[in-house]
Amino acid sequence: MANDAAPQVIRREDYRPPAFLIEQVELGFVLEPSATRVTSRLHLRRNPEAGTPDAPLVLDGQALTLDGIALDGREIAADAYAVDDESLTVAAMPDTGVLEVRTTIDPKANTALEGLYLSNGVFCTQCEAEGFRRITYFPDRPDVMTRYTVRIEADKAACPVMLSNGNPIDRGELGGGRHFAVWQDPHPKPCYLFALVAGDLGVVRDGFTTRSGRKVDLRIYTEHDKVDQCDHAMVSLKKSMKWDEDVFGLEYDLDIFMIVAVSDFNMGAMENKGLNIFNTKYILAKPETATDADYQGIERVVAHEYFHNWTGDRVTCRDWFQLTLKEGLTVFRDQQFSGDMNDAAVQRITDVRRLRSAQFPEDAGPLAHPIRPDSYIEINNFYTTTVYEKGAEVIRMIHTLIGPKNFRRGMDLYFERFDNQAVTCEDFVKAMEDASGRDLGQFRRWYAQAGTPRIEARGRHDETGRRYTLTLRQTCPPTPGQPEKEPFHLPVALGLLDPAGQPVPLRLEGENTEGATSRVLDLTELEQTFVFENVPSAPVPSLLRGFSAPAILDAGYRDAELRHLLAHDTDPFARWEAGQTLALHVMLALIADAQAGRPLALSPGVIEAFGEVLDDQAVAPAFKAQMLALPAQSYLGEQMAVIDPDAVLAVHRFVRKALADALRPHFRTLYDAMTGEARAFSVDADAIGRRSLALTALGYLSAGGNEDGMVLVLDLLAKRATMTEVIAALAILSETERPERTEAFEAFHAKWRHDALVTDKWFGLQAMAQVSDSVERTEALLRHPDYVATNPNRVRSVLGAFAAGNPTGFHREDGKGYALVGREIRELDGMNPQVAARMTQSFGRWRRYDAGRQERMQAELRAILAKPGLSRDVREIAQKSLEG
Ligand code: B3K
Ligand code: ZN
Repeated sequence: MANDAAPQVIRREDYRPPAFLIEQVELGFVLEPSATRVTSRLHLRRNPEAGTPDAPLVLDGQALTLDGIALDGREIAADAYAVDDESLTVAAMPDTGVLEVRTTIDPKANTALEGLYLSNGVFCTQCEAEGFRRITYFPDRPDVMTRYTVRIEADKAACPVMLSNGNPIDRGELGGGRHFAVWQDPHPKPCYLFALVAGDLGVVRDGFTTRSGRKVDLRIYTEHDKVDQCDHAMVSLKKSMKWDEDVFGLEYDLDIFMIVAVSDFNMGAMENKGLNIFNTKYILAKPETATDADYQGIERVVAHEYFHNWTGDRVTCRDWFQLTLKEGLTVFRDQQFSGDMNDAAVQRITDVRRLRSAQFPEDAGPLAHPIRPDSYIEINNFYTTTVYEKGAEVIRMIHTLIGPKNFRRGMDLYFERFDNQAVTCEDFVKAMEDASGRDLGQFRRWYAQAGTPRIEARGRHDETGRRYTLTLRQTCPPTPGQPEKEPFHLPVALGLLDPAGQPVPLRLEGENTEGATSRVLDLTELEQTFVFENVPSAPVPSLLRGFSAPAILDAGYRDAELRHLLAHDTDPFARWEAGQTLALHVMLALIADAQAGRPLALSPGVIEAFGEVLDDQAVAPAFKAQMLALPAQSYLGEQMAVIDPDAVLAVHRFVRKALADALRPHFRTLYDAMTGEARAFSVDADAIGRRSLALTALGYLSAGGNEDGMVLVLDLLAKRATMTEVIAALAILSETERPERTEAFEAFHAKWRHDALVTDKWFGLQAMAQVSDSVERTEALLRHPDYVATNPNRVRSVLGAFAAGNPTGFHREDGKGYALVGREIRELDGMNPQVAARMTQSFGRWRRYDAGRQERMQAELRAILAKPGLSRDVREIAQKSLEG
């Protein structure tokens, strides 16, 4: 992986079909921590469609020791094949033949956590995207699909459990304290979906009967002392299985579905066929240790991986440029599922917040790329928020444009056409087009063009003609390699509110339809005008309802119009958005005041608007909590010409305190109402909503260290509060200088130090605390005996939390925050390039800061690039960040 020479760029246009196909494969594993022997028997057949009758057989392979090769049972001579760091080539390969390749690998030394590795003594695998080549020589590309039979042999005491994909077909004893198991997967799959797990694991079992009557054995494996924490994951799995049947008619297709939770994992989870492997973070939960966000995260990720069984496993990607085909679609599916299981409006708001705080910045920076990229150096760097979350928005727009019924038809057609195949984004869009009869020609630009479009909307009311004219204009800024953009096809959902706040029936000029008060406009040109008839008085337009397109809306609203929408909009997303925009206006003006050294003051109008939301009895707690939340610091910063993290923080704190001072009794009433009655612990949407609203109120009540508020905070810590409440209380305390702060953190650590996931939270809270010495405090965390640099969750909880969640610390004027993160990245690169590359992204947005910070961030990027033997992963990010 380390390579100082110019790295090879892989291009989408260079795709060629594979020269050889594999009819079936038999894999044998003799598991030993430092020397695992792998035998692979590939039943090869030349691919007639490749048009390469004389091509040699080239198999991918990395970090493998080759022990021998045989063709059709005969060892082949050393001069009949060639091996280098990346591949094995057999020059004179016949058109068909069984190639046996024997290799040895070292799972124990594998700190990159790709291929076969050990996590707390458990053998496990991660093959997506290109990890299988670290297990054996193989055509490691998703369009080579085959059937697997896997025989695992291991020490009985160390590995009583031995799992792979598909069904168990044999097992037995061997001499010398060893045993074996054989698994067979009837479904053809690409090697990135291969999985193997072996270790001493406990299991929780349950069952699900599919609607056609198949009885599925459900199992979740984890370390023995954690089996009591798998219930929520199991419930989430069953809900997902049911939902996919109800909404998409998709049933599970094997007799057994297994999940294994491991502590060391580079990302959230992996959808290997029939054997999902998860980061413990997205499986384990019990009331004492998990927050509401943890519970919701588990429900979402379990669903996401389960949904991949159809969108990813049964129909997979032809090549890695098509990644969004499975990821964007599966994120869309998990978002819809979460919306159905919880509060749909709150779900949409949460998803949009995530998009705006992570994807919009990516799309506006040096690493911007279309959801279907044209080239990459390291594919692991393209598991981005653009491919995932913007990819999901693109699917959502298709859903909006053609409607849910046609979308379902399109899905059915997609599976009918492409089951058991490796296909492209184009194949998906075509299925949607054919099923709906809708032309998605221009819409396809969403796959090709990067950047967040901006929609400018201006309206004019003609009193005498009783007409309202809305002009929409779209632009999209240049992104790396794409200076000019063609117009997008943007679905703009809208409604009009009359001066009394009532919805106006919509009648577009030239159309006979009337009655609907919400509809979707197709914005396809650079500028388009829509005339609404029979509009007696000047309305306020409610635009981009439900966030119908991933765009930045400039509607030129005056504050009075925003307040009108805030009070009356029937679309919950647009209503929330009106409040956010209002807050944004106010806060950006205050930031300018702060920068100019003017005194800060909050206008009575804003306080009044906020007070109305606070006292509104008609909205559910979860939604109200969203309404009361101020725009995130990162989102505020993004709106500035030059991001000033200190001014943003100062204004954030000022506004919070000013609102609290003005409305304290209201916040207190709300807090008491939400915490009043004692209830049994539950994670249903209602209970979560109440906690979320209570803690939002508490954030205001304790703003600026207000004594009464702090009493409530300390009270939460003293009583047996839920983990959600404790974490919120600690977060508040972490930014104060109170003596209780040290005590509370020490007590928490003493209580939870043996629980890795809770300890991660402890580290994260401290790394994110925006205090003047946060760099020094984060340094100390890195030297803490419980800091484990080889565990990705721990690295993310300190380094990731500091770089992404502590803007004033990371961007501290003296550059020490940058230096800390840069040094750790260089250290981490030798161990785990994938995680190191993620951390490197924090430096990508240097252009958005002042000259001094720009200089220091670039210097750090250069220092990273200067490291000898730097991984391809980190090199790609650092290089593009400097150039883009
Ligand atoms: N498909 C995996 C991600 C694999 C990441 C490889 N670097 C998880 C998911 O999206 O469901
Ligand atoms: Zn996924």
